[in-house]
Amino acid sequence: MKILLVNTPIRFNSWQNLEMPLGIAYIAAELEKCRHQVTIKDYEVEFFSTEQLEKEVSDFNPDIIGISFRSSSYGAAKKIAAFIKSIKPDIYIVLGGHHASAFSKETLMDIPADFVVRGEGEYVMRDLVEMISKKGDFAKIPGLAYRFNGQIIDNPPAENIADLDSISFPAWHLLPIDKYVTGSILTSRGCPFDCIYCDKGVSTRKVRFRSIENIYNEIGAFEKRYKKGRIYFIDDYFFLHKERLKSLFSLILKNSEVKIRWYCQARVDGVKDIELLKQAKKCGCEMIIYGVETGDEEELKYINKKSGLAQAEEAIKNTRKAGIKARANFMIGFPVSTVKTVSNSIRFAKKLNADLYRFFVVSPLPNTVLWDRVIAQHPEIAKEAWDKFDFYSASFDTAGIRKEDLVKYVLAGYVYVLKNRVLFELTIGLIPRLFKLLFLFIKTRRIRGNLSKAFPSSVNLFLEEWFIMRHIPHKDRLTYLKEMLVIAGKF
Ligand code: B12
Repeated sequence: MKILLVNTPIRFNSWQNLEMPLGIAYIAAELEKCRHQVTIKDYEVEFFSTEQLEKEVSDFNPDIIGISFRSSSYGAAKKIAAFIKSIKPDIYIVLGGHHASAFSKETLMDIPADFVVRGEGEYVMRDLVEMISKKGDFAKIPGLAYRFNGQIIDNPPAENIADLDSISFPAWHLLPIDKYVTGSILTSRGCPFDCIYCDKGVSTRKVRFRSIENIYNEIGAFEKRYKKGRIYFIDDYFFLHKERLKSLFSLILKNSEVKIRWYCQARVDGVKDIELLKQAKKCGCEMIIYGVETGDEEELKYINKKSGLAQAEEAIKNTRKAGIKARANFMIGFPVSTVKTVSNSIRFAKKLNADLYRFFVVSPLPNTVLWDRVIAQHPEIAKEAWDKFDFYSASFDTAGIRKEDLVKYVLAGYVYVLKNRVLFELTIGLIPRLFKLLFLFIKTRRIRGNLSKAFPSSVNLFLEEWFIMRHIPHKDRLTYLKEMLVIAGKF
């Protein structure tokens, strides 16, 4: 059969995320293994228009279109499904991803699609395609939701894939590889922790690891073919299993033909071992992204993070000591947040002295404890446009801050944390940094990619402020900037 798989953005043609959609790439690989003909459109990085889509569909003439989306890209998925059904009602539409997995019935009631695949899609989609081609009985496919006699049937859940080595590497050849800044590799699925804001409906708390050889082969195959030189290990918790990492690092170091630079996410309590960090550095690690989330003890307890502020300080210190960049991610605006807790967070962020920062606005994702708590207090949120769940827009008033003001706290956070460093980079540090930029330019012939190496804090501040400002109506921007500066002055 012919299958078109589509990845959806929060906003079309906004080029917000330039990373590989591994979910549909894994599914595509399994479908190809069964000799189906598959193509992929990744609208996070490719131009979208209904005319273009209509042309793609009439050229390729798929039997089935699979659409991948998260809560924030719900609107994009709905638009595509409705458009396809308006031009080619006979094409089967299958929806998948975290949001559809959490809300299969509601999604099928609202979006004109035929099926929802809940949870991991590699095998369920393979079985569904087979069943469609045989015109068989959909009740036999665990993990599937579908329409039947005017009703929506939700089959029992499917088992997650037990042996991750048994599935094929993602179908990179179907992706617009040049558009991605890095390669993405997933070495494990799942995370054993229970942070209240994280949706684990697909990957779950039970962690499954790939074998070291399997991961190493994937890195080698990817690098040999695409020579990106840079990999993002997108595991929920890459540093979870230390012995496994040590073996992977030794394997990479032993074999000189695989040379990569990479970055990953980690918990602050997971990197006490500075020797492991040094080995990671030797093995190409450029940056570790830490989910610090908050600098307020009460908020840390509220989100059930199970790590402490001292551990965050130690992790960032050790990471930098090992020569690796540390990025600290924070979340602003939990239901319990007040001006005091947010100020604690921002002040702690500055104290951490990380290389880079991200301050996200809390989005209560479906299928999380946070969602249940927020919905109990603000039931109207369930009717909000889902694109608000993008970590940049506020959707509810917290205990002490109005939702209209939360974004100003985020903007102010960057200014407070980075002000002195930016001043330094643009005054006393200017000349050596200009030389560094010149040197990097001579080496690579690129200015844009090197600006953040020569002026990391300024670029961090500028990009984040600019990105958030893009979400604010033009007429309000000046007011936001003024109020943000007042807030930053008070931290
Ligand atoms: C890497 C990552 C990103 C990357 C890349 C995303 C991409 N291009 O795919 C970046 C940084 C860009 C990103 C952005 C965002 N992300 Co993100 N991201 C992840 C992460 C860590 C891994 C995703 C991944 O590739 N997993 C591996 C693959 C194999 O799994 P998968 O994508 O879930 O796909 C499987 C199934 O879902 C299903 N499936 C998926 N699509 C389809 C389609 C069909 C047709 C079928 C049948 C099945 C199917 O089958 C796949 C194979 O098993 C997850 C956490 C996690 N554990 O999944 C969060 C996660 C997906 N992100 C999340 C969020 C909230 C966001 C952002 C809103 C905010 C942000 N700033 O991070 C944006 C939203 C972007 C958008 N377009 O809407 C949430 C989504 C929750 C929700 N209900 O929406 C997650 C789950 C984090 C969490 N635990 O809460 N993200």
